[in-house]
Amino acid sequence: MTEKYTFITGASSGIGKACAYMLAQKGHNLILIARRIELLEEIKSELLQENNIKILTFKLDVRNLAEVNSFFEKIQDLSIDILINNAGLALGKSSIEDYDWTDFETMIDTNVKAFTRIAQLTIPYIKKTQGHIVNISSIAGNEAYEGGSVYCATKSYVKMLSKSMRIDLAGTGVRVTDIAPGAVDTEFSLVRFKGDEKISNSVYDGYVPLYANDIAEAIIFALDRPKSVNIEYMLIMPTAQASATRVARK
Ligand code: NDP
Ligand code: 8X3
Repeated sequence: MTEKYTFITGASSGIGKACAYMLAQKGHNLILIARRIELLEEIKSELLQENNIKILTFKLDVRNLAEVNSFFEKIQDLSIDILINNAGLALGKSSIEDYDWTDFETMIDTNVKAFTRIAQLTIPYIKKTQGHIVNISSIAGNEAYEGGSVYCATKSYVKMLSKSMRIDLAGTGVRVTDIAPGAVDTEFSLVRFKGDEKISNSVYDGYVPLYANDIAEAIIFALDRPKSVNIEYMLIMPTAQASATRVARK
């Protein structure tokens, strides 16, 4: 029987990395992509010490759609039954008129264009295996907040595209799940605030945030339901966070 792979975008850190660890323990073969190939190689060698699985790693900047196309040529003979469409980012947090245009472009290129192209190119594999697509949106896709503008809009896009994929793929046996986390303590804020540790740490001060494993567990719950059950949407928040902006801090 052909070996099946779980394909995780943005596996070098945070939620994608946590998914790689948990799914490796469950025996999934993995295709891992990110820009920081050295981190993917570390993850690969650690996982191969403990798990009898196959792992393929690729250095890929998903914003480069020509590179994305040639990546799919390289993997054309593989069988993929799960996509975790996770690579994404926020850059900056300021009023729309003051925003750096290149930050807007990077978010749109990553969270919207690359997200869409990767989903589109993976669907034929997932249809063949009657597999599962997991898209990572956000509480920011439900609620706009000050300084969130384009990031919130991109995550609202992910939410709507997930729903559209679900409709287009109904009857194919493919499942589509949209996972929408609140605040998860990953590299997300460090990236958003461009390496400023003081500001990024302050995002998670005074309450218990979510951790990447909390989201990976929820994803595994959705994957492990019977094939006839589609978990369509999960909003997962820290207990202390009641909305995008209402966080009860001590
Ligand atoms: P991290 O910054 O820890 O991880 C982001 C991952 O995306 C990294 O592996 C990064 O890899 C990858 N990535 C970013 N840009 C690119 C690119 N151009 N090409 C390839 N890979 C890329 O953050 P999270 O784990 O928190 O974020 C994962 C997803 O979860 C994102 O879509 C984010 O919007 C979403 N999310 C996060 C929340 C949070 O509070 N943390 C809440 C709600 C949603 P590399 O840098 O090596 O390329
Ligand atoms: C990340 C969560 O609230 O910082 O998507 O936008 S938030």
